[in-house]
Amino acid sequence: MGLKDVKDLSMDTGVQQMLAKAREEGIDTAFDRAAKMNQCGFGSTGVCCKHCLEGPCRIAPNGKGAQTGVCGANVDTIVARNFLTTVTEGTASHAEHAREVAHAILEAVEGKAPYAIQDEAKLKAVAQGLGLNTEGKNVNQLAKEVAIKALEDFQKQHGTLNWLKFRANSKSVENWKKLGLLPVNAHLEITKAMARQVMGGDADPTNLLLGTVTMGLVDGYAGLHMSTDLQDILFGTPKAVKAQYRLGVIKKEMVNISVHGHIPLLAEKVVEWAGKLKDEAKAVGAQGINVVGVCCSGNELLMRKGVPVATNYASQEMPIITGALEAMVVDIQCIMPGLQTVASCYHTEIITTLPYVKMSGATHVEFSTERADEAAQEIVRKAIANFKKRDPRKISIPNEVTEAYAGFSVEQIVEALKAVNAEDPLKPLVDAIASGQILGAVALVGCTNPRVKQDSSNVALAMELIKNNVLVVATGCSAHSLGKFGLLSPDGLQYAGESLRNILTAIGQANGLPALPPALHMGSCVDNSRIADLLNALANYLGVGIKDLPVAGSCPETHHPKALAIGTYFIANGVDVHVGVNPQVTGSELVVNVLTAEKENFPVTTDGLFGGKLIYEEDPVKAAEIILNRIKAKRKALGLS
Ligand code: CUV
Ligand code: SF4
Repeated sequence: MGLKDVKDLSMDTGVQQMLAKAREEGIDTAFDRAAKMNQCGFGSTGVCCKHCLEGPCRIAPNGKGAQTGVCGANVDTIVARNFLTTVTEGTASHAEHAREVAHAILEAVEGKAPYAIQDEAKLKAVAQGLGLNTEGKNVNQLAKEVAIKALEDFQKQHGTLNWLKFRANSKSVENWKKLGLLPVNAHLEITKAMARQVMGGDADPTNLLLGTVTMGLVDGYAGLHMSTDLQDILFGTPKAVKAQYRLGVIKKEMVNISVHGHIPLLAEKVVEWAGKLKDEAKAVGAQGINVVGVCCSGNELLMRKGVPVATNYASQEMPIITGALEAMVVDIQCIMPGLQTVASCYHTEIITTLPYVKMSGATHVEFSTERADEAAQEIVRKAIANFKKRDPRKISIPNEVTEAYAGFSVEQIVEALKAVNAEDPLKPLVDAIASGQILGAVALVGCTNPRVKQDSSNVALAMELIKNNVLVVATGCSAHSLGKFGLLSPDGLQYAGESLRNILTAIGQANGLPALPPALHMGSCVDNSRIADLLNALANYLGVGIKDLPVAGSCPETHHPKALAIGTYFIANGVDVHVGVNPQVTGSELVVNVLTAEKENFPVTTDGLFGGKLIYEEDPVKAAEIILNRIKAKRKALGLS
C-alpha cells in the first residue's frame, strides 16, 4: 500500500515538512506506521478476550460462528470487561500521577526534596475544602496535613475518597451513593477492578459498566483533581500567559531540550537548571538553552511558566527530525517507544527518568524528588554536550510560530470576570448563558492520533461550535491544535458567532485586553478537573445539577485509555462526552446502548442513571450538530430559549 500524501496526515505545515524530510531520510514515523498497521476487526469492536489461557476467544460478527468464549462468556460480557480494562489503565495512570505529587509535597515540607510551596492561598483553600483547621499553622505544617489527606486516598479502608467529598457536586454524590458507586481509596478500587475483570470474575455486563463508573470517579478525584490541586500548591496556580506554538519554537542557535510526559516535578527542575547553566551552553558556542514542551508536560510548563510548546502527541517525533534537538527528556504516559528509533538517526539523546518507564537504547537518568536538582543538572549538561554533535546537513527547522494565550485556571477566569462584576463574578457568565448570548460550553479535550489527520477534527469541531456561540474551553493536546490555528488568540473571534464575540470582547476589554480568545486553554489532561470545578460552581450558583447545564465534552482525536477514564468521569457527572475515534465497544449492542442510549427505552443507560451519555461520531461537523442539539435540549429543560 502506498503512503499517504503528507498533506493528508496533518494540518500543520511544519509537521508536513518534517514528515517529508523523514521519508527522504528513510525514517519511519507514527503516521507512516499507522498506514502499514491494519486494525483487526475483532479488536476494533472489543470482542476479543485475552483474560485467560483458554483463549484468546473472539466472537464472530452477525451471529456467524462462535458466540461465546470457551468459558461461556458472551459478547456483552467480553466487551464490557474490555472497556473496564481500558478505563482501569487510564485511571491507574492518573492516580499514580497524583500520588507522586502528594509524595513530593511531603518530602518537600520535611526538607528532603528541593521544592518549596509556591501558592499559599491555594494551599489554604484546599486545606479548608478538605475540612482541615488552618488556624495558627505555618505553610509547611498545613501542606503536610494536605499531603497526608491525599495519601489517605490510597490507604483508607472505610468511607469515601477525601478528594471526592471535597470536590464533587453534592447532587452527583447523592446519586452515586444511591447506586452504591462511591470509591473508598484509589488503590483498593483499582485492585478490585482488576479482580472483577479477571477470568471467572464479574460476568454481568451492566454491573461491569457500573464498575467503570466507579473507576471514572477514582480517575476524577484521586487522579485529576488531586493532581491539579497539589500541583497548584507546589508550583503555583496558572494565570493568563502569552504562549508560542509550533515547531518554529526550536531555535537553531540554542541548545534545545524538549520535555515530554506528564508530571511537572522533573520538568520544572529542567527549566530552572536550563536558566542556571546557560553560561555552560555559551561555552560550547550556543546562544543559550531553550526548553520547549511536548504533550502535557508542555501544557504544565506553558500554563505556569509560559514555556513554548513545540508539538503535540501524534507528531512527537518531529522535534527530533529538525536535527536541532539536543535532548528529549521524558517521564510517563504518551511517550512513543518509536522515539528512540528516530533519535538513533540523529544526535538527539532520549533521556528516560523513572525506574518503571525505560526505553532500550535510551539514556536513563534516574529522577527522584530527593535528587531532583542533581538529575536536572545532569540532564541539562548532557544536552549541552550534545550541541557539538549536530550534523549541520540534517538541520531543517520549520519557521512557523503561532501566538496564543493560555493559563485560564478557574481562579484566573473568576479574576477576569471580577473586572465586570466585582461582587458577583459568576453573574456575567450566567446571565450570558441565560440570555442565549452564550448558547452553552463545550470542553474540547484529549489528544491527536496518527490515524486521524492531525488537528483537523479538533479544529473543525471547535470552529463549528464557536460559530454557534458556544464557548470552548480546551485542555491537553487538543488545546495545542486550537493554539496552532488561532483559536486561543483574540484574533480567533473572527470565526465566532456575533453574540459570543461581543461578550468575550466586553470581558477582555474590562481587563485591558482587546478581547478574550474564543477558546480558553485550561491546562493539561489532569486539569480537566478545572473544567469540572467550573461546572460545579455554575451548577451551585444556579441551584441545579451539573447534568442540567447546557454543556458537553468532546475528544475528537483521542488515542489514550486516559481519555476514556476522563470521559467516564464526566458522564458520571451528567455531562455528554463525544469521542471522534472508535472506542472499541461496538461489538456489543448492550454495551453500546448502555453507553449511548441510542435505542429508545433501553432499560439501563448512563443517560438515565446520570444524565450524560457517550456520543461516537467521527465526522466533526456532524458531531457538532449532535452536541448543539443536546445543548439546546438541556437549555429547554432549564426553561431557557
Ligand atoms: Ni495527557 S493523553 S496525547 S499528553 S492529551 Fe496529549 Fe495530554 Fe492525550 Fe497524551
Ligand atoms: Fe476465552 Fe473466557 Fe478465557 Fe476470555 S476468559 S479468553 S472468553 S475462556
